[in-house]
Amino acid sequence: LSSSGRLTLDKIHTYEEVEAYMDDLARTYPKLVTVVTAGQSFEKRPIRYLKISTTNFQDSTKPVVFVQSLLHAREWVTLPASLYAIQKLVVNVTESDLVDRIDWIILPIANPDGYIASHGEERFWRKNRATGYAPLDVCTGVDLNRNFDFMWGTQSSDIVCTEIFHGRSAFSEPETQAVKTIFDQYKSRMQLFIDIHSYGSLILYGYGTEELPPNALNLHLNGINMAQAIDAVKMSHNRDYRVGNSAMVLYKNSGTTPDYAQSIGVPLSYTYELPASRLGFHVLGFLVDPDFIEQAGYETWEGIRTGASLICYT
Ligand code: ING
Ligand code: ZN
Repeated sequence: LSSSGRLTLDKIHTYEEVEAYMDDLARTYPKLVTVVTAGQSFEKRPIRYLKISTTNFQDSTKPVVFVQSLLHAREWVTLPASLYAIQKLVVNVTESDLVDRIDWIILPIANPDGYIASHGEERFWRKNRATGYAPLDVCTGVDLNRNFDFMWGTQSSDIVCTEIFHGRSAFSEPETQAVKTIFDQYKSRMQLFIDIHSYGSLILYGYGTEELPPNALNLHLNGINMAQAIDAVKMSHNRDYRVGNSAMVLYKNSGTTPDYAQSIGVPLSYTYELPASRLGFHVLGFLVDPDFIEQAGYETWEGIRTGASLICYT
């Protein structure tokens, strides 16, 4: 399936395949790629990400761009978006200046337990797989995108059985703690954070409380630039991307990864909501059209590289 860093985006890869692929890349491109374990999931699986740098990542002063996907288990189409970005940064490089000038962090599977459950009996699982929250575990799982430490618990649910259950405290979950270690280590250099979700064809920024960050105008303009880059190559049946504050465009929220990133000083922090499947309503929107897998990677990369060039050249 993958050898010497090549991976065909003709299917949605499993957790095991992505793990093997990351190891393969690090072996094939030892100067450029490092695999790092950020932590462990509730069920003790490693949460691993790639560091991509043409110089020594640790000693570097280059800006960092951080891309995360699959924080929500059922949002499968976000995985090929991350994997395509990795390919364009390592294997099939066409924007070499972006590899030279930026240190990249790509976390393809932020919620491994949930992702594996979604390949089994629970195709539409969203949260992590934490137990011990409800009597007899009648309901399980914390919404990891409500468990980060910004306005935690204010625009989310304390009911375990909901899809937006925020957990017992900010960073109560091992998965969000793992992601926090990445921010702790690199926040001073991090210029752009993109959290890839589905679905809705949206580019969102904070805050989920409806309060705007001081650089909201910049967030909006750069968001529009990224959206236009995607729209220029999008599939004709998908709608144009819309850009805006997450609370205004969607609904109020708190404890999300991008709001946390914004609040600790990452200036450009976004959620991408990739397009729905053609069946696109209710949970059927999370299914993946085979002809959109590689395309999702391609068009999302157009957005990511546009965002990355904005921090490089302005
Ligand atoms: N949607 C995101 C969610 O966590 C989101 C949307 C992101 C809302 C960031 C607010 C802030 O609910 C999906 N599809 O997960
Ligand atoms: Zn999501």
